[in-house]
Amino acid sequence: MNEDAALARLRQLEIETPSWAYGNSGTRFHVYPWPGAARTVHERIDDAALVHRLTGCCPSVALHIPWDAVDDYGALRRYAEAQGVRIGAINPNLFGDDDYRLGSLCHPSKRVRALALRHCRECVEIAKDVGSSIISLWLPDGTNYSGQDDLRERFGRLTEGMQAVYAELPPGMRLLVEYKLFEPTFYSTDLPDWGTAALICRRLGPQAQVLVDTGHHPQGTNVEQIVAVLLAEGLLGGFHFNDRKYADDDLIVGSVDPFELFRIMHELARAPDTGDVALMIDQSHNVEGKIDAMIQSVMNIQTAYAKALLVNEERLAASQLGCDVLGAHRILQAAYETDVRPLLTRLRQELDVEPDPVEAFRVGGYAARLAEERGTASVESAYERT
Ligand code: LRH
Ligand code: MN
Repeated sequence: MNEDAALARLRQLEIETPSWAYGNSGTRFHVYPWPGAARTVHERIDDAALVHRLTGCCPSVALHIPWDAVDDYGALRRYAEAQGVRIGAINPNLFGDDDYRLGSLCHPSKRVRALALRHCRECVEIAKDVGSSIISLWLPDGTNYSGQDDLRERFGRLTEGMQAVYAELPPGMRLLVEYKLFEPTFYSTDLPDWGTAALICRRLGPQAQVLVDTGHHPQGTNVEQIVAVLLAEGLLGGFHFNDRKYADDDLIVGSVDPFELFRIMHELARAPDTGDVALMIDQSHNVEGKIDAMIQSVMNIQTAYAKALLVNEERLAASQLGCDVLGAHRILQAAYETDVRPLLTRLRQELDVEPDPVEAFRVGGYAARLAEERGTASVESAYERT
């Protein structure tokens, strides 16, 4: 499509940021504190609102329960709206409790499965209170050794448990089912791939769709093909965007393989009906500042989408049907090699934000002010004098 048509699609692009990426996070080795990092759900919402003000395209923030739990969710909703954002997907947490050692909805014990279901039911109530229409569910369930549990039994418990969660959904609320190859278990995962997630969603009903976390696949997986098939089947509910070099590294989206991100966004750009595909980021900023990393992530998604929208679909289809293999590939490559910075500058002018939102954050003194306000070490302490 031409630039004006691309601009119209870019104006509609909304990216949801995750509350949990604004706080200090790390690996099992260490959590390195970042000066001014958000510590409370209100500070995490403040930072998400700042990212929206600086990018113009992140009007909602996803919450994780109980990491973001409060006594009054109505008040939290009003607080978020007063900051200029709405509360998006509610993520139940079925891994942060000692009882979940051997799983949650797939656990051998009825008691633990009931505990997990109760938590999911609580999250549906929270979603109602905050005006959210999405429950985004990832199950850490699996086993570490062959023979540890009956794999077929676990699949039965999975289906039964997901049906019980699905039954809790009010009309209009969606259950996004997130799969992941492995971790925290290392022999079997009960929801390991898109196929199992699609089977479960088909079994549940129209309010259940698959969530594609871009870091949750075996090396070499063609993620854009999974996206194309799920779109074709009306089963693509949303994304957790991030990037990885090895496993579930949760790095800045587009920072390792921007061409893959472009190919994924191309499947979205050329699909007629992606209105309700939830574009969400899910990252962990272990060594870098949280807010500018999030802004850079948003810009990387905008860049990939802009390039994808500029693919000449007519010529591409003609080359594909004409069996011009290299010709077709070169049409995609040409779009990918297009410098879309001028187009994105036009977009940001229309959105009334700075042409480079990361630079705007950095020269705007936000980081120093937040470190000051939140009484942590100064931002300078994060950088070495060279
Ligand atoms: C699991 C996952 C899931 C979240 C968690 C923070 O790896 O991608 O989406 O619950 O990260
Ligand atoms: Mn995820």
